[in-house]
Amino acid sequence: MSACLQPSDALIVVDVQRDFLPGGALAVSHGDQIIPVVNRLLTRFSCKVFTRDWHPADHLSFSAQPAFTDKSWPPHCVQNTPGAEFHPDVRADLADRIVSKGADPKQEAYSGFQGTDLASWLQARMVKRVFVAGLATDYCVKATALDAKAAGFSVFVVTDAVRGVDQPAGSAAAALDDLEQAGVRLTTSQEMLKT
Ligand code: VGL
Ligand code: ZN
Repeated sequence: MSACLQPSDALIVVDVQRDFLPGGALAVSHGDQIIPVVNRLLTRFSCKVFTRDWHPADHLSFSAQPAFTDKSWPPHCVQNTPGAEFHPDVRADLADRIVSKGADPKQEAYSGFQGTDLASWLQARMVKRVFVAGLATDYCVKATALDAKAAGFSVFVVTDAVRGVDQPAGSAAAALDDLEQAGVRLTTSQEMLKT
């Protein structure tokens, strides 16, 4: 339950980049299904933030035999390569702020708040509630939502606007459970956009 959207609400769109979408290096299955939902949400927020995974070519999380878990990913979202670009169908041109993360070759950084000024940037704009959408539910969406909560925001994850890596199967649903345990609320675009 999110009630009506308010001017002090922000939308954070996490990592809707070519490499996380079908055909990309670290494709999240059905990740493309969120794009029209994200685009609809973008029309309703005055404060819109996009995060992007922005790795150097020698990032420690890259593996030649990736296990698709922490620190064992195929090379992805390398700075200034096509895979790091926002997907052409998502309205990233509407972003008020783009936050790059994961640029330190020696650190895994899933959250848009980790090592960035995002919390103070939102606070300076009097944001109270943040709504999180994007990829992937079980990694960057989860970490970003938890950090938003820890920074004092009221946090919602828009469940039809996220998809997970989900390896092993069930991890994405488990991530949503963990988020609820931490006091993050779940909502849907339908719930948010009605009336
Ligand atoms: C992500 C794995 C590695 C994400 C980023 O955006 O969720 N997942 N890097
Ligand atoms: Zn990454």
